[in-house]
Amino acid sequence: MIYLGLGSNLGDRESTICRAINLLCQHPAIRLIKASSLYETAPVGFTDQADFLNAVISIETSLTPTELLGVCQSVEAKLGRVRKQPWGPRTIDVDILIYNDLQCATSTLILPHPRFHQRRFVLVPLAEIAGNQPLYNGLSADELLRSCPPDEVKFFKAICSGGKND
Ligand code: GSY
Repeated sequence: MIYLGLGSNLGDRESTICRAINLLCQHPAIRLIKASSLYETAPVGFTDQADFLNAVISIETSLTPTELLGVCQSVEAKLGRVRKQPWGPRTIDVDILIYNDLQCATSTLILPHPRFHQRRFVLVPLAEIAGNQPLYNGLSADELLRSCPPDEVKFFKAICSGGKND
């Protein structure tokens, strides 16, 4: 299974994440399998910034990882991604977290995402949709959560409908 993480802490966060999911799913080679709820999460890294909304989706795709990365980046650009500093506020982030069992590291893409297993804002939504499937070193999202820093992650809202009108 392929998992993508989405996050936003600038502008209308909910609308932006829903639009990103809709745009991804309009791609002819991408099929949405599941979308998590939205979670309001305390910022990790640079902490002096607004809370994020985060979600995770699972998809099927015939795109290669590099092609999928290009689609994620074009969705970010279409939604007017603004990011003034590397760990700072952003309108939208779309990250490939896991691409089946693939492990790779190129100059543009590392899979699985190198920090996803240490981030509660990823693992909580991932646990909602991935169940107890092994995701990293044979561990499920629930198991990974047990050794994860206790950053605040609160349920915010069930996800938007995922329609095709965006
Ligand atoms: O890595 C994604 C951007 N990001 C986030 C995020 O999406 N959520 C939270 N809670 N903190 C974050 N710090 C960064 S950078």
